[in-house]
Amino acid sequence: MSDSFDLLKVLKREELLKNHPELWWPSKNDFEILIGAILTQNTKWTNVEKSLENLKNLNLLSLKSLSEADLLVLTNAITPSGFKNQKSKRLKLLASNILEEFYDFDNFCENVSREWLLNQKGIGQETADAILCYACHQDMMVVDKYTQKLVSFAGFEFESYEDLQAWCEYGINENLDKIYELYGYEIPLNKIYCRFHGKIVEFMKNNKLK
Ligand code: 39A
Repeated sequence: MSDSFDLLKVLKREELLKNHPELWWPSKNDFEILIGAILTQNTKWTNVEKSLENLKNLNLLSLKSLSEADLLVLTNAITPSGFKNQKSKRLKLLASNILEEFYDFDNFCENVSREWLLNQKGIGQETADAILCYACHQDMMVVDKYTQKLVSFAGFEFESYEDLQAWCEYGINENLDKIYELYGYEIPLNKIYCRFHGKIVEFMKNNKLK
């Protein structure tokens, strides 16, 4: 294996996303993805789904309702995904900050920068990139502990999140024509990144690498 394109080819053969949405991240809409990206920190996805269902039942899945939510109600709703006190305060503050800076969610998705996200309480690089890639459909690849472990197993070591991300994106960008051939059409870069990261997560969930 010489680059991330080789890794993509190997994973693509496994048909790991057969039973998943086109862009891998399951959601009713992009706003849910923003909330899910915070809730999924340090917990299993199944716990996130329970919290999202609670938020939906309480009509708390909008910027306005979340920013105005009673903190105790919000905290109880997201209990299944852990760190409930911390995450509820951060979600409420994030919703207020988005409204103040961008006025609405569509404008946020179009104009938000990685730097703005990284300045928000509780948003690190992985969460920022998950929001940019899956909620805002920007050309940004998420790398996580699964990516690091798989790439390391393939013989590549990186000193930082950014170096690993650059390696993942470079191999894709350098081989776009071959990727179009593989998929049979000019697949958008955001979709390649969404699916590539999704394939890595699904592969790693089912394979314990030594
Ligand atoms: N850790 C995760 C996930 N595991 C996930 N899915 C499974 C579907 N998503 C969407 C985000 N983070």
